[in-house]
Amino acid sequence: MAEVKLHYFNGRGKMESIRWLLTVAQVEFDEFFLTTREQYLKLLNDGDLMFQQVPLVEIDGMKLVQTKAILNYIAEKYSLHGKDIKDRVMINMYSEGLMDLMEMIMMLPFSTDVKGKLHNIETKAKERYLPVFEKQMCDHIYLVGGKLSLADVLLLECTLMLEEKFPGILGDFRNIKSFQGRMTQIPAISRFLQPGSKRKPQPDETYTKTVMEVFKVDVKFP
Ligand code: GSN
Repeated sequence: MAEVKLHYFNGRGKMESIRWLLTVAQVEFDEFFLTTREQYLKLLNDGDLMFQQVPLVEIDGMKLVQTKAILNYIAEKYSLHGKDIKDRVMINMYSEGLMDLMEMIMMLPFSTDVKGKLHNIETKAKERYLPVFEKQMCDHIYLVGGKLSLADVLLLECTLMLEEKFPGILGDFRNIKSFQGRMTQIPAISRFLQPGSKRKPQPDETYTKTVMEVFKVDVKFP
């Protein structure tokens, strides 16, 4: 059994970036999927969920929650968080922006007015987020410090998600497209993108229903 254990749904959600980062760091992990409310209540009763929320990651004898804290720990441990505090703050700024954008996509299955929200996401992606990365990638191989970091991993994850929703969205962002090409040649990433890997598909009805049942959510967000 692997030393790192992930507790989450059998779907992307907030855990998917953690799966990506562990993959790039070449860390093996096992997954424990929440399928029933009883399993969630057991984690609660065992005192494993500090804020009664997942993702939960068991690593180095700790039970970690809070996605960003987990990502930062893994990034630090596997040298994917820059060489100094100035690199780190830039990595964190890029990463926060990417997580804001991915969060909007993540919430779609739990929302009403999906069409309106999709339009808003596409506009924000094209006008607010992608231009930042396109500009930086004009004369850089990686986003920060000439070295692969958490921010690059999230940029790849985010842009692949965007392309699933809006095919061709990178048409005007050629530097990001080249970046994607370089990143997908990294062997661990290339394997992760193959069928049968631990990468999760886009959310379907079963995933959405399971999440809503486990957390007793009755109505979708307006
Ligand atoms: O980023 C984080 O890990 C936390 N700031 C939020 C985690 C969170 O919202 N987890 C959800 C499931 S994942 N989807 O959004 C959760 O556990 N919700 C249950 C609840 O009662 O809040």
